[in-house]
Amino acid sequence: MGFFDRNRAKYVAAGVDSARIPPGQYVTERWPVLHEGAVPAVDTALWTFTVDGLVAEQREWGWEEFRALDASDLFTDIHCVTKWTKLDTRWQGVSVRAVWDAIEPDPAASAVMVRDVGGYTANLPLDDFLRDGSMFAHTFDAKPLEPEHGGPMRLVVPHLYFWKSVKWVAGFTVLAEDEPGYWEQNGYHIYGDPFQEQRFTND
Ligand SMILES: Nc1nc2c(c(=O)[nH]1)N[C@H]1C(S)=C(S)[C@@H](COP(=O)(O)O)O[C@H]1N2
Ligand SMILES: [Mo]
Repeated sequence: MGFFDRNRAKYVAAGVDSARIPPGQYVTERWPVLHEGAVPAVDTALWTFTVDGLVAEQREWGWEEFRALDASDLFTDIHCVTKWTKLDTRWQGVSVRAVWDAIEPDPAASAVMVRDVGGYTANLPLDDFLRDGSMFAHTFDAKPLEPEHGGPMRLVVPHLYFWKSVKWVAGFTVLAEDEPGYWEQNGYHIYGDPFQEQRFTND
């Protein structure tokens, strides 16, 4: 048995349903830190969240206002394209749906481009962005989200590879059509379903 099979067997023996671990993934109890560039210093006193693109009016929130939108809890597994899976992560934040309900999107909207404070972007079809589990998270394991993991606020879209979950999130643009973000332009799959192993463009 190779490393991946041994790792899976260990968690299955401990009672984890094998179906929770996507193909080609191993479970880690650590939490790797992965991103391009340096961790930005994000001051919540200056932070804004902006929605633009196909909306009746551009919308902007400050930190307190944004946090006051409908709260959401999430208990989920996360899957990184570099092959680690972390089970049973616990998040709190603002549900994406609550933000969506606070704007006036054009009926032609079908996708979004989510961005961070520095220029990283990730695209999502609207149906995926608005799934029940999707949230803008500010709390992990009942503590403020660490800057290295995207604090003070990051997107979490648990059903897709974790590169879609933009750290240090600053807003999103509403689009008529899905278009590739940062990694999607650099060889990663446009959609990124871990259970279909959609890692690279042609997977
Ligand atoms: N702003 C920003 N968000 C990002 C990234 C990044 O480079 N910049 N990397 C993505 C990738 S590739 C992964 S795997 C996850 C890693 O999140 P973590 O460091 O909390 O494990 O963040 C995603 N979100
Ligand atoms: Mo990643």
